[in-house]
Amino acid sequence: MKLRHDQIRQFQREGCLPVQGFFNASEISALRGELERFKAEGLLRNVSTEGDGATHSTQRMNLQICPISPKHSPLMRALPFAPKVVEAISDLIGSPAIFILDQIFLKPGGNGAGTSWHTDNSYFKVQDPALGTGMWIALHDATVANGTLHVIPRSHTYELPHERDPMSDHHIRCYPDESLAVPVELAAGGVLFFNFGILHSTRANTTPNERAGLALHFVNEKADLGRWRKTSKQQPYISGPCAQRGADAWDTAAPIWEEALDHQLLACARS
Ligand SMILES: O=C(O)CCC(=O)C(=O)O
Repeated sequence: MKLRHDQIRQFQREGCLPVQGFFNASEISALRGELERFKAEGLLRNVSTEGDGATHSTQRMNLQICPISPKHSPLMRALPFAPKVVEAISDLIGSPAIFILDQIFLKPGGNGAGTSWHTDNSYFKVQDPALGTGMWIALHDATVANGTLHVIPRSHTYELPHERDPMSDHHIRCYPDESLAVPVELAAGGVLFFNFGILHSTRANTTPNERAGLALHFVNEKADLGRWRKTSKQQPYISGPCAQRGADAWDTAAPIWEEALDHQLLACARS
């Protein structure tokens, strides 16, 4: 799963790059197994509000777990170090690259709510948005009907002001020209990489089935992370001379990806 030169150029030009089939069926089944456990353990919470930014909605559900690592899952801890992830991220934002955050957004069938327009750099505030990338992994098929990610290509070339989103208990949002929006449909296992400056949003899930996206965020070492300043163990290097693997990467040991995957698939088969 090495990115081709034309894909890297597309990412640089458009600010975003969809890659179908980045993760195979076994990998997605293992990641979904962890999602099922998070749900069973009540680790996802509804961040949708009734329009006042505070009162949680009982009608609209945008379920989020953030952060996942390092606490909640050996498989998720191992994921940023999967060789194909390391290679793709280093190709897109350069090496050394640092993992900074992971989270899942789950939109239940019927009443799943979207996440309003924003750029990730409105949160991370790195000096050059091209130093950071999101990697949004479709854990289920992501379609227009179930509210998949929408992006505004090339929006990393300008900046819009953000304000508190009244429909969420903590998100911020902006108001771009939505006629420029492009839906990104991905089969489960597909990935969208997007520059920290890319405007994106998700929409309501109008289908009966749930849909989840797992978002990972990475920066190049050159990024000044401000309040996200790296604290070595919590925000480990995935590439370059300081790259950490396995037990060195976190206070809580992270197995290597292939081992974590085998372990998870075995656990899924037993349950
Ligand atoms: O999946 C979603 O609803 C939002 C995802 C997102 O905003 C992100 O990954 O940065």
